[in-house]
Amino acid sequence: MLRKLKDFQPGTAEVRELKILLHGPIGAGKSSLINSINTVLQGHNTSGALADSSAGESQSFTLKFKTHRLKKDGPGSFYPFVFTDIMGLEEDKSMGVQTKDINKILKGHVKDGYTFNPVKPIEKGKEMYISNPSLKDKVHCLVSVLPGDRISLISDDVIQKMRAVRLKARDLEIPQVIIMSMVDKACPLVKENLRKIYTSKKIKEKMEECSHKLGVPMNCIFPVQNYHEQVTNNTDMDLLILMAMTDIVRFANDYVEDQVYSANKYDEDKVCKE
Ligand SMILES: Nc1nc2c(ncn2[C@@H]2O[C@H](COP(=O)(O)OP(=O)(O)OP(=O)(O)O)[C@@H](O)[C@H]2O)c(=O)[nH]1
Ligand SMILES: [Mg+2]
Repeated sequence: MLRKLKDFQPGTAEVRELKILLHGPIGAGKSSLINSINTVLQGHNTSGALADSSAGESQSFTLKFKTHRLKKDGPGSFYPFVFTDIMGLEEDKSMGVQTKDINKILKGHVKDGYTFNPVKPIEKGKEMYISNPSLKDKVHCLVSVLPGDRISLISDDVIQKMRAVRLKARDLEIPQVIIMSMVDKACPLVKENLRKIYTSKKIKEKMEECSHKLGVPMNCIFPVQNYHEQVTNNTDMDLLILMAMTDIVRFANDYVEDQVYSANKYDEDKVCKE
């Protein structure tokens, strides 16, 4: 699986990098997930996306719409998939990223580096607004991150916001995946031995809760334990992260290929009619 990811190239020349958008409640483990994927790919501890050790309580730590590139072996060489990590979704309307902003991100209207204004969504005509986004600017896979230990505690407001984003992504035919983080905190047996994840009733229950709350089928939910205090790679943690990542990249790649195929087909049909 690792080799497959290391050798991966997008199936179309139109998109050099697959764009994966992470969203979810504050402190769900979005930034840690990017760090963890980096750790798995590099084979050692990394801290590129900056997880916050006090996150989860107050305001979101991530304020900018920032693209994270993952370094490959050689200098200046990066993987052909990137992550955008956005501010956590907040219950309070005056805090956290707005659903309207996420919808614009999905469609590719928001430039990298945009700083969210929690009380005002980005407007057309502004410097950071892309008026005519092409396929490369759009999001190619939406990843919802939910904390396995706190799913029941997430407010209805935040769940409703997440469902709204999901529906928008569905309308745009963008593939979607749920990452259920914090499995070590959700089940003591799993904390002791990560391999118990496949038989843990507690984890299954939590996954069912994710599925029910967001309306996503069970086969699109990936439980993971992020690297947060471990300094050396752990094969069991790596495997779960790799399983999720392989599917995310495959879904994103299928999406861009389908979009290019549909666009070409449309052009051909138009020429035939003319
Ligand atoms: N035990 C455990 N802790 C985790 C896991 N994933 C993340 N954490 C910790 O949870 C806290 C929040 O993680 P972040 O990655 O900063 O969360 P975030 O979703 O990026 O938060 P915002 O950017 O503020 O919205 C950090 O202290 C992480 O170290 C996990 O799988 N298990
Ligand atoms: Mg973050």
